[in-house]
Amino acid sequence: MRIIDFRSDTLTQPTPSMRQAMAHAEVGDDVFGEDPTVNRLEEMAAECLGKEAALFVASGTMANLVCLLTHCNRGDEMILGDQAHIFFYEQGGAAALGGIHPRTIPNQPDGAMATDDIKAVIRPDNIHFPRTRLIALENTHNRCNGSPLTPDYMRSVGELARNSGLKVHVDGARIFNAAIALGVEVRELANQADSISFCLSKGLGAPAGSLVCGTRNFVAEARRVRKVLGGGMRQAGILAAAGIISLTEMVDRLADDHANARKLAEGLSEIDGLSIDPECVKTNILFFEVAHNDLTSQALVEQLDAEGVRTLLLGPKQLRAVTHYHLTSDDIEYALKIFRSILRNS
Ligand code: TLP
Repeated sequence: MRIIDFRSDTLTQPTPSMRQAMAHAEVGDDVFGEDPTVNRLEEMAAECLGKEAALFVASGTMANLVCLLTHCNRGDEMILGDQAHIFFYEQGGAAALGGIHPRTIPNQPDGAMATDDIKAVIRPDNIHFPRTRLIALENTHNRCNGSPLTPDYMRSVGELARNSGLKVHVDGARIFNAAIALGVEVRELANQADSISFCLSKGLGAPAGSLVCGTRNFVAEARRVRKVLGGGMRQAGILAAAGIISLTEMVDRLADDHANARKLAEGLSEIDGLSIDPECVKTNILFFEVAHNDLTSQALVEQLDAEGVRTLLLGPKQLRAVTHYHLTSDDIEYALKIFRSILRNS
């Protein structure tokens, strides 16, 4: 059966050139700082994001946790959006392992937090209060339609943070999607961040791995935190080799994923019983609702699944679809046909 898998861009398989590079990677013990392929990837990542240094870690979750634990002490507070991946999908790891107190404020539909809202929750110096230490942003914002945050917005938050003595962390799991969607250099989206993480294993196609980028001092501390979390990966150059291909061969093609996501959204918006505003789709993630009295999202997911079209169930009416490099424009048309026939018969 033809399978069209929209569940996540994390499903992407390494490309043939990644497998080649992995097979031939020169490796060493990375805990000793002796893996030349990891070192090269870290240098490339730092250069690309305009930071002094970078650190290769196992996953996006580990990248965020390492950064939060490096910035904050126990009892410190971080300000983040109520839809943030860090808040929603990372087991509250910052609180569980670091004693970091999350202060959430609403994410706007475009993934931003209003700067006035941020300002309003920064704690004054008072013996009763935790100390506000950090503002965490997410770019693109997964649960907010994969929206990209603009350089202007990043600047306004950076300024507010500096004026208030706070640090800024950016969960940039899909920061390259943001840069491509906005037509800016990725470093323009990183320049306000004291730390920024990004993932190789989503739209960029590597089998595993994320990078943490920041100052040399920050990354040296982050390296200690990675070690205590069990993230010293030894001959990790096998993985880093694929990551180098991600950065050299897989960035520009993200524009195709965005075009496919838009095409899918436009097609879905024309189907009676489904609801989505294609204008909201700026990158490769789209959310849509079932607007049909006799159909739940669960039933729709199951019927799609039976036809080989896989989507992610998010709520009683909500589903998510993500485009990636295994999906072509033809796949989108094929999937739309299946959507149409299920909705017609419901
Ligand atoms: N997101 C995954 C799931 O966890 C929901 C997905 O399929 O989208 N930050 C952001 C913004 C993310 O979207 C993700 C993964 C992560 C961090 C965590 O990355 P991993 O899965 O590598 O730990």
